[in-house]
Amino acid sequence: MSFTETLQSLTGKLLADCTDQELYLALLELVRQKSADRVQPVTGRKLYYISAEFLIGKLLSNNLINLGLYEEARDALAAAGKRLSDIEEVEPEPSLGNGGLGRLAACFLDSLATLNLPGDGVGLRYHFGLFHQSFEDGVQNEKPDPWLTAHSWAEKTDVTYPVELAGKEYTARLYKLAVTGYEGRTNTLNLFDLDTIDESIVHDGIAFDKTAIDKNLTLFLYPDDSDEAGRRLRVYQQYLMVSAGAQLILAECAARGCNYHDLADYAAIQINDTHPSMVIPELIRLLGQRGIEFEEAVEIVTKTCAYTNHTILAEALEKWPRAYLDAVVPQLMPIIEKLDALARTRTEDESLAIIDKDDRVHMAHMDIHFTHSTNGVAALHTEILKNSELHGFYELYPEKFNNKTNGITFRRWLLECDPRLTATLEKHIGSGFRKDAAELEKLLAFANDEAVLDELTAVKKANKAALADWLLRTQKVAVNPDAMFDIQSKRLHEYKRQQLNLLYLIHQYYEIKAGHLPAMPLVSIFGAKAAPAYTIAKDIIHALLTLSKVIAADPEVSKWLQVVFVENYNVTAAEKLIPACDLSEQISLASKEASGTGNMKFMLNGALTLGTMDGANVEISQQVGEENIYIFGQTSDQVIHRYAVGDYDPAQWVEGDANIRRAISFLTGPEMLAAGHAENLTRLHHELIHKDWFQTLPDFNAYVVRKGQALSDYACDPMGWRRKCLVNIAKAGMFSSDRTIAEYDRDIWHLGK
Ligand code: GL4
Repeated sequence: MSFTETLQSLTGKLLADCTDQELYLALLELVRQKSADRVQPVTGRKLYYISAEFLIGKLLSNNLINLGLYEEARDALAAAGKRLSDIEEVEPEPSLGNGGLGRLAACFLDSLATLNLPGDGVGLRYHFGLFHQSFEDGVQNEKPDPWLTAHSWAEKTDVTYPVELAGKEYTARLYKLAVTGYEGRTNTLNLFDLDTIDESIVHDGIAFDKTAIDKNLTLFLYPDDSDEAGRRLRVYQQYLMVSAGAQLILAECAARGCNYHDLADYAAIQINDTHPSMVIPELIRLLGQRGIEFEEAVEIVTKTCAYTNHTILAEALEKWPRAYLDAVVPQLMPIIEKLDALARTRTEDESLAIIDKDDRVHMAHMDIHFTHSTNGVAALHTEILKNSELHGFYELYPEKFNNKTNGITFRRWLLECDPRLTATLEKHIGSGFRKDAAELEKLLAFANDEAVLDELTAVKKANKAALADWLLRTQKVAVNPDAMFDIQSKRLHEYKRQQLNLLYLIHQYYEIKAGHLPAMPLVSIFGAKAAPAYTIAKDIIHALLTLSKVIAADPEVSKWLQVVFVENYNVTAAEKLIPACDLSEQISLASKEASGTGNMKFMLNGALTLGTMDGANVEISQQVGEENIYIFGQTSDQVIHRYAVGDYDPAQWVEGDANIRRAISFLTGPEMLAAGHAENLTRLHHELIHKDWFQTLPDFNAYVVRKGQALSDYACDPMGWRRKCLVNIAKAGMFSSDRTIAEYDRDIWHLGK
């Protein structure tokens, strides 16, 4: 049967007579059948990657690519006058993640299946994801982001597990989502939910009764934790995930012949940051129910589990008050106490204890003591863990520490999002890079080939035009496609320093007004969600939106400068922005961005990085060489030293530097106050002068200079710029998540063995 016939048999109509919705459902069904054919039996160790987030993005095109059906589908639809891109719009994006950590989990699932490794995900089926962002009156508004339509990729099963929360039994139901690799096997993303969730309790944006667990438990990812009920709710969610997950793992292993004593021969469990840490005491508890003594259970769990640290920010290193755990998971507290006592026999250092003197339970500490591996996610991050943040643990368990630099799947972040670049690459270096990313290096042979450089420029130009169309259609803004496209898209957080970019833009506003014109026009594009309770992050969004209005209203400045803030930044938006970017903003305060993965996506798509020596930027810079990246700012050592000395006073920098003073004052000057809200602007102004916790001001001048350099290179040395882009693409191979997963498997998981 031809592809057209197969689809027609599913829709029962001629393709030309189908609506996009009907075609979407038919393709979904077809992909399901083909994915099911690629399920393979499991032997030996199987991975369970437990994570609070899986930011999987839309799945239709990705699955068609991985199944080798994309071209056929596109052509069959085109012959019937349909466009795959229109059909894709019917698909809602599952917003089951917040940022890099969740997107990494999705890339990892893709690479596991592509490398034919047995590895499943375990997480929660949030009904409304994180939230849907819109801007009203220059302010972020949050609404539910529903994705669970009648037909969804996640299929309901009749598998359920009992989970006890605060002494009451609930029933966790398993949903399965097929994950098919590129020319690889099909694995599963297991998502748990309760049947009793009541979506109708959500009102006024994303508010709901936080105490009605049976109705609210899986409504949202990261429910507001600014009050105690919200924090407890997060503990409830985490326990639902790990208890149901642990029961699933034990059941699957038992079905394959495991007698529980040999669990580590059947399962490898990766604890993705601290949200799933309770899986350790939960497994010990469940093994106890199956007749295994505490000491042996601890050994089994330690051999089975490994932990990844994704951040050194204190706010994300969870420490739960013991009272919460006593209330929510009383069955775990005696086990956690025994683990604390056992850990104390290994060290006298109080700072390494699980339960501290204030009765807080340090989840990361439990992870490091009772798993066999602790890894950071980029070389610099792992060094910081070993030398400062987790130094005491490193001294106690040096053999447990290792680095696994993050990666991204090239299927989504090159083949799917940048078909033009993919085609151009294939023309010159063949298609081997689809499976072996290192083959991108073949491109280096063309570094001085003007015809190839011209082709790459044409690809970028077409992608910029496509982005301009998309911005006009979805955001109602017109941009100049001949300007340099400068993009900062990532979660909104002070450590990522969108506020540094903001100060630069204000600086440029003044410079242009003073007749100091830049080398070329700049379109500065932002995409970011702020956590709903993170006031300053929302103030930064407001300041950028307000500045955007001020500039747009000024004909003198708007010829040279435009600020665009994309609403509801998500994977779908990222797929539009990244291929069209010229300059990638990776300007976190050195030491604070554990790795970053957006930096890798932009590089792969031929953007140059303007960044600090932070996270994986350091490795990007080693790969491409310092002449092919724009690095600026303090080093992580300098930053860590400044924190240690504790004498940083932003007010002195404001006083001592006229440019900084001018830029900050503008925030509460007449132009901004006329276009925005005094409350938000004044608060941000105050924060920058009196706190500036992430040391924006010491890096300001270096940033201005480096960005000016990038603009003038782009304008004055187009050939040189293109060559740099080519080198970035060619050197991106090391950032494939296939490489990362192969390393995890080699050093930690040993899957299938
Ligand atoms: C993060 C880091 O902030 C980010 O640098 C990293 O790339 C990502 C994946 O390892 O993990 N940690 C947390 S928490 N959220 C992230 O995105």
